[in-house]
Amino acid sequence: GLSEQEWQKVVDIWGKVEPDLSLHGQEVIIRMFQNHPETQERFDKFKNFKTLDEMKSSEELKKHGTTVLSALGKILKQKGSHEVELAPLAQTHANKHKIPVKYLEFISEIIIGVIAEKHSAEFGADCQEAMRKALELFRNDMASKYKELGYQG
Ligand code: HNN
Repeated sequence: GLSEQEWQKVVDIWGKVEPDLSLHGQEVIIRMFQNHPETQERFDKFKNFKTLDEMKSSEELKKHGTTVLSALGKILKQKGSHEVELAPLAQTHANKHKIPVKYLEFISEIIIGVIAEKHSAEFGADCQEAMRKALELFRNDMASKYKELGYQG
């Protein structure tokens, strides 16, 4: 697990992300689609986007980015006691969307990259390490839930 100091770093940096959640979310989703095109295929509403311009000008994509980061923020703020927040997401992402743990890994790295770019001064090595651990914990707990639900992920 993470120490109290590590959780504090995670929660503090999230406080820098939140005022511009939709911008961060848009950037994360676009970068995920560009670096891992197979993830784009999972969305009926986005799979036909071909150009970066199309992605950037989509209000729907921006809205989805906000949805994803706001769900993640709620989880991070629980500092590991995220059972209540995680369970329904694991359920839909296993049974309905069928999102492999690999994709959760992709987005974790992208989130770290986007924060590093936008908040380099506040996101030093120790803070990055704390965020990486928090996202790992999130993924591990998603993976356990997936297994309970019979999805190998
Ligand atoms: O649970 C739900 O289905 C509610 C919508 C939702 C939420 C709150 C989704 C979601 C959808 C449904 C979109 C819709 O109905 O408009 C889909 C198709 N996700 C996906 C697909 C892939 C996906 Mn995710 N999500 N999500 C959330 C919330 C959080 C969330 N999702 C994630 C990844 C990496 C992928 C793979 C492309 C993802 C993450 C990491 C998070 C943060 C906890």
